[in-house]
Amino acid sequence: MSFGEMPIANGFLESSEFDREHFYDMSVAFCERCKMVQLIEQPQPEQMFNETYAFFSGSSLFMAEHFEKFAGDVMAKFLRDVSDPFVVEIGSNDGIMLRHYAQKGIKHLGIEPSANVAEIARKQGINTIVEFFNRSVAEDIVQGYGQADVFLAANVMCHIPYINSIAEGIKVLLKPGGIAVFEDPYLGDVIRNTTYDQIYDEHTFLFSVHSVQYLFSQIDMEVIEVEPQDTHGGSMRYFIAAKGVRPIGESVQMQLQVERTLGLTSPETFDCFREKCERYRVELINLLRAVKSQSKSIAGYAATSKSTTIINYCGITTEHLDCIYDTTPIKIGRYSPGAHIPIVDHAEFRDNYPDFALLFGYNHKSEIMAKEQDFIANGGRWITYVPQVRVLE
Ligand code: JHZ
Ligand code: SAH
Repeated sequence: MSFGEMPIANGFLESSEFDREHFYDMSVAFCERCKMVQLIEQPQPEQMFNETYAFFSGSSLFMAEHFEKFAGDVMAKFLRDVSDPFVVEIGSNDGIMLRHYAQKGIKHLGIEPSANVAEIARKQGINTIVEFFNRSVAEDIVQGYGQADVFLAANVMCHIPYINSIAEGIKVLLKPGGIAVFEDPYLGDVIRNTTYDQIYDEHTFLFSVHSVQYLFSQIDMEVIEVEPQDTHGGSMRYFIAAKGVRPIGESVQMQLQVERTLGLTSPETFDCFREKCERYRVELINLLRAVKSQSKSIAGYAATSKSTTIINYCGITTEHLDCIYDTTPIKIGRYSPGAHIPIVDHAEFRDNYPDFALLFGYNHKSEIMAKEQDFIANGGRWITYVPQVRVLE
């Protein structure tokens, strides 16, 4: 399925940069052999992840709590009986998860290629190297620091096109009894809720237990446990160990069965998904047009990466949205990728309530609703497109 020409999802730009903006054909395909859903073409990793990277993990309180619990669970489950453990996290960003290990004095290392976010972590005393992880970096880490007990990754494994090198790197890096724990947006939730906005340049893959199992089976590692998560609109946490070293929990077979029932292994499911995407696109743009035809104002809320797909695929422009309110300093004062909608400081939302607000940050709905209660009290209405296009009551 092609979503057409797309810009870099996190490429928020100045007006002077409009004529140099990079676009690529955003097409996604399903591989019947490895069961992976993946982008066909993608910008180079350095074009997306660099010293001006615009996503800061700490922008959500809900996610900060999630990562505190994630760190605590891993410590309790896998590190209690290990003396002097060593933990490595890739895509550690501003240190949102690793700081809980650093605070406990646990030996740790973050691998984070985006220098600006890595710097925030370093300033908090979190050991971080600015690199793209791959097999050869794993070998260097083993040389310099020794093998790790735990390998962690959140919302990064599915971002890396050379995924086989990553899997091999994990194997090289871990001690024989070590464990890799990672989570990413889950294909099952994307299919269930038609959240096609999870497809954008950074998301090379949409994982399922089937595709992750296939990936690691090629290097004699296996999925020993899976745990669904309610983050980012529905994610899955995978636990991976060397083959035969740890018992395989029931959750794996159970989730594989769920995936067969959902049709995640058959091409027809994706034909149906494509039709739904096309329908949702028409419904959303028609709703925005209907609102505008009544001379009502609409603003976007949260300039998420996902919104780049929604905006550019649905043909949303400055005719529909006055601006997008957001909390990230590096995005404020710039323009959204592709459609060039102005990004405005969220603090100004309450001074200029629009009639309608399009909720691009639906995965942060509870956090946003809690702090924006006055918007509704002042007669404002939320528009959502997950799991259906509608005005919230
Ligand atoms: P949020 C990013 O996706 C990119 P995004 C990446 N590819 C990925 O997979 C996930 O993160 C992990 C704003 N916001 O978290 C701040 C508000 O304005 O859905 C940010 O600009 N007000 C790595 O970008 C944006 O939302 C708020 O109250 O889709 C972050 O969006 C909150 C909570 C957020 O991630
Ligand atoms: N784990 C955090 C950050 C996710 S953003 C969270 O869940 O909130 C994805 C991060 O992965 C970015 O900071 C990006 O710079 C980093 N990244 C991208 N490719 C990488 C690679 N090959 N190795 C390590 N990190 C990578």
